[in-house]
Order: sequence, then structure tokens, then C-alpha cells
Amino acid sequence: MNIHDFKSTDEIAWCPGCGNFGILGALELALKKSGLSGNQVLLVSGIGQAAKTPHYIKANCFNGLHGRALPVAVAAKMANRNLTVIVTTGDGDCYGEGGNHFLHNIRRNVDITVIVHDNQIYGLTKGQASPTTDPGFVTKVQTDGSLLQPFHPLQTALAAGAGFIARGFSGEKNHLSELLLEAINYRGFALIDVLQPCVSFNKKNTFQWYSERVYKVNEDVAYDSSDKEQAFRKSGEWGKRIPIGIIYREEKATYEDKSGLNNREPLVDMDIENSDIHKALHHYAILT
Ligand SMILES: Cc1ncc(C[n+]2csc(CCOP(=O)(O)OP(=O)(O)O)c2C)c(N)n1
Ligand code: SF4
Ligand SMILES: [Mg+2]
Repeated sequence: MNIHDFKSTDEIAWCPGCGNFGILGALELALKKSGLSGNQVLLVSGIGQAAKTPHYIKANCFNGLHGRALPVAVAAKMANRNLTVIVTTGDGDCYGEGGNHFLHNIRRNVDITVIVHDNQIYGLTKGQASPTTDPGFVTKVQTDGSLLQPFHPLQTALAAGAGFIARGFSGEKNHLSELLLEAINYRGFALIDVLQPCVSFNKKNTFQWYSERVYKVNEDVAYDSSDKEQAFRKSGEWGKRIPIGIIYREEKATYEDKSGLNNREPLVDMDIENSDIHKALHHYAILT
């Protein structure tokens, strides 16, 4: 079998030692294992360090506005369901600026994969607090420590009805690549929040800090990822122990199933050369 190599030769503009390298490596591995080729994959991002990821992978890429990766990804998937659509976004980009898109696209449940590089900070803009910053964390802006309650992405996603919720750690590359492959193969909105140390601006949540805390949900005990109440408790664990793995999984109808999109010719394949737009314009002109 001819395995597609997703490795790009572009120069990588992340700090040496950044947790993003682990996520990039895990994603390359997952894509290789998926059997897909670059022209079957679309990587979508907004703005931030995490959002640079599509530049470093040999596949289709759409790099849009801060916080606006999800609407682009959803639209692309609805227009061309044969594409595997993956969003690479940051905690600021997805949970802050793009928070509304996050909530409502979980409800929409289009078949996309969303990887959040969660370094608990705004990395690109040099270290302000993000929605997932631990309370009391001191930055150049939050000089008395962050006063806001942190946002809980996994619990929020669960409450909003997401069918696939996982947490990974960039220091566990093989485990993360397995999670990413599961998410890519899942039919519906799949969220993977990835703990990603920012070695330059987050001196608290370091590789060591995470390594001392993370454990795999199904390591010592059987874990039933279909149990929603247990998943809610598990995804709220944060402190001395932090679970990684698939926290919740439920098979459910996607937007494409419910809307009938799956039974229609994809928009991208429709003949635009020979279609008569005047008919539609006339129709709407009469209605208004
Ligand atoms: C509309 C808009 N608002 C603010 C910014 C400035 N800005 C760029 S990246 C960023 C935060 C990125 O944080 P995150 O998504 O966590 O990504 P990271 O750099 O940490 O990977 C901000 C506020 C922008 N580019 N556009
Ligand atoms: S600022 Fe932080 S997140 Fe950005 S490249 Fe450097 S270490 Fe990584
Ligand atoms: Mg960030």
C-alpha cells in the first residue's frame, strides 16, 4: 500500500520544546494510519500558534480569522462530504473568541474533528490569560492573577450534547495519535482537548506538571465511555489527577443524516457551468 506522507518541508515557527510539536507528530501519525491522502483531507484553522499547524502538514489548508475556524470547517464539509475535515485551534481561538461557534456547532453535529491545542494561555500574543487559565495565574496583563473562573471545555461540550469527547497530552504522542484516529473515524463532531505546554509563557503548566498528573482513563480500571454521568464527573477532574483518553462516546445522527444532505449530490460536484441562476433570482425576487 502506498502510505501518504503528510510531512511538510516548511520551516516551523514554534519555539524549541513547544508542546505543539507533539501534537503535529501525533496528527501526522494518525493521518498516515487513516489511509487517507493529502487531497482527501482539509485542515482548517483560525489565528494563534495552534492555528499554524495546517501550514506544517501536506494536505489542503484553510487558514481563516481568529475564532472562525468552525464555521469554515462545517461549511466545507457540508459542501463536500468526501473530505475529511479537521480543525486545529487554540484554547483562546476556540473557547474564547470562537466560543459561540463551539457551542452551536456541537448542537449542529456536522462530521468534523476539532483538535484544541490547550496551553491555557494566549501563546501567539505573548501570554495573556485564556478561558482555560488556572485561577490566580499571573501574567503581564493579569498582574494580580487571573480572577475569572476557568471554562471547562469537556463538561461544556458534554452538556451541549457532543457525541465524542476526549482529552490528550502532547507528551503522550502515541496515545494522542490513537485518540486522533478514533476522532477522525467517528461520524459527527469530535472534540479532543490536548494539554499542550507553552514553554515560553506558561511556566506553571509545564511538561513536568502535566506528566505528574495525567493518567489514562482505562489504564487500571474498566471505563465505560458511554456512561454520561460518569463522563461528567471524569471530565471535571482537574488538580492532582487529570484523566486522558476518550471520556465520552455516543453514536448519533449527524446534521448530514438529518438534513438529507447525505442523500443529495454534494454541492461541490454540481454543474455550475450549465445551471440557470436567473430562475432562482427571479423566484426570490417575486417572493420579496
Ligand atoms: C479578531 C482578533 N482578535 C484578536 C486577535 C489577536 N490574537 C491573535 S492570536 C490570539 C490568541 C491566541 O490564543 P490561542 O487560541 O490559545 O492560541 P495559541 O497561540 O495559544 O496557540 C489573539 C487574541 C486577532 N488576531 N484577531
Ligand atoms: S509561544 Fe508557547 S505556544 Fe507559542 S510556539 Fe512558543 S512555546 Fe509554543
Ligand atoms: Mg492557547
